[in-house]
Amino acid sequence: MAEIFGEIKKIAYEGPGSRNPLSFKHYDPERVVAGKSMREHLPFAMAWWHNLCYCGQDMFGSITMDKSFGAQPGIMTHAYSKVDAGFEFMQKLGIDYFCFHDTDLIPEACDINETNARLDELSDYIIKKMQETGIRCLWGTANMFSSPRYLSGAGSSNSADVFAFAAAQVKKALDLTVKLGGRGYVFWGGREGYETLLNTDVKFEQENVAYLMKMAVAYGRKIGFSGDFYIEPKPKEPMKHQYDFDAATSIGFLKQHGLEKDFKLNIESNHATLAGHTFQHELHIASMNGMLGSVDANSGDLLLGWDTDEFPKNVYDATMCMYEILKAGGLSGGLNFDAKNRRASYTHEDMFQAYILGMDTFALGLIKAVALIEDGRIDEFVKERYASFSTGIGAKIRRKETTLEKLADYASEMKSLELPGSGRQEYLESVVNSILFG
Ligand code: XUL
Ligand code: CO
Repeated sequence: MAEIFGEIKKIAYEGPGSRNPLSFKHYDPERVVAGKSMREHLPFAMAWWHNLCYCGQDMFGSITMDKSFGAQPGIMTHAYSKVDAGFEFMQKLGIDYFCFHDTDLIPEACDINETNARLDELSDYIIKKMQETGIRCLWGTANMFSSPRYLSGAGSSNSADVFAFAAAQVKKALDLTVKLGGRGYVFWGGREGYETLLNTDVKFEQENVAYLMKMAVAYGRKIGFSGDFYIEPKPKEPMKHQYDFDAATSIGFLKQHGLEKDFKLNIESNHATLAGHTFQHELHIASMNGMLGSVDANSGDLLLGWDTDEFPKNVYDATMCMYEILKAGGLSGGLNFDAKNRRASYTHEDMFQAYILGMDTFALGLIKAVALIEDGRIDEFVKERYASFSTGIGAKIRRKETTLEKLADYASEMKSLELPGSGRQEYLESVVNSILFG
């Protein structure tokens, strides 16, 4: 078969000194770091939607990118050419996973039966490609936000028929995820949220969203899906108030509705910053609750208040991300580049360049996070900071052996109360800088 990206050869590791734009400077897949190869530490995934479907359109202008991939006009011919392009792209970059929405694979038909038949046909072809290349599916999901029927949400819709249609879409997307051997299934909130309380019953809507998830778990387990379901938190956009605002809100929701055993979180960097948190904060909250499942590796722009879905380039953020992932013992999911080229970067080469940037950024993040952990000064300081809880009254508090009365007696006998030990933030920040820059 003729190559689609014929002008681009397989991307090789050439080291930090290389000036070849089509080479990795830091991502060396077989290099072993902290006992595992970089490839194992960094289960990179290609996002079908941004890489193979997004053509550069924005609110003010039309497409700038040609993603026809040589297809003749025709619905399924283009769907097939996207599969060919995607697999060639992943092979040339050495990416082991992909993620998809149902409607990324094929355009929807007017009749759901026809849509499902298209999905069945195309997924047979994807399986063939997976067998030929060894590339796997990280996670699948259903697009329940683009179609006009979801104008008021899917699980949170005011229309029972729309709710039922959404359930049918989830069922099919789960069938596909299982067929393709996906590790996970994602619920990103889409339009599950609201614009005004003047027309919204939040409790009613959230109960319905939870019920849709419950039915998804029941069906998924019935058809042999043994992976994790994920909620992908996001605070706003498209809705003003999204129900899955951030990690803490989503965990509360999952626990409230008894979903916490089947669900983990898919943390996206750009969503974290939109919620007013750092990427590391969101990863940390998920991790300390045993719910860090997967990551949408991208980056926002702190000067812009919306989801820009840029490729990761900030080594500091990638380091703190990998720090949390390493401390959590790795990911059961992966690192999905939910990111798109800027509108003016419209060539095929730009598509490769974007992934090289993202993969090199995470490779550096991994190397630096391992160094930070091996250095030990941060861990040591945090431990020392809470040392007053290791002995005496502190130890009793930790063992939950005190009462307010006992502590009041203890306080009344204090001769003086010293300030807590210094937080030493600036010192710790300079430790991080010294690990990053020598
Ligand atoms: C939207 C977003 C989605 C999810 C999957 O902001 O991140 O692409 O990752 O639906
Ligand atoms: Co995402």
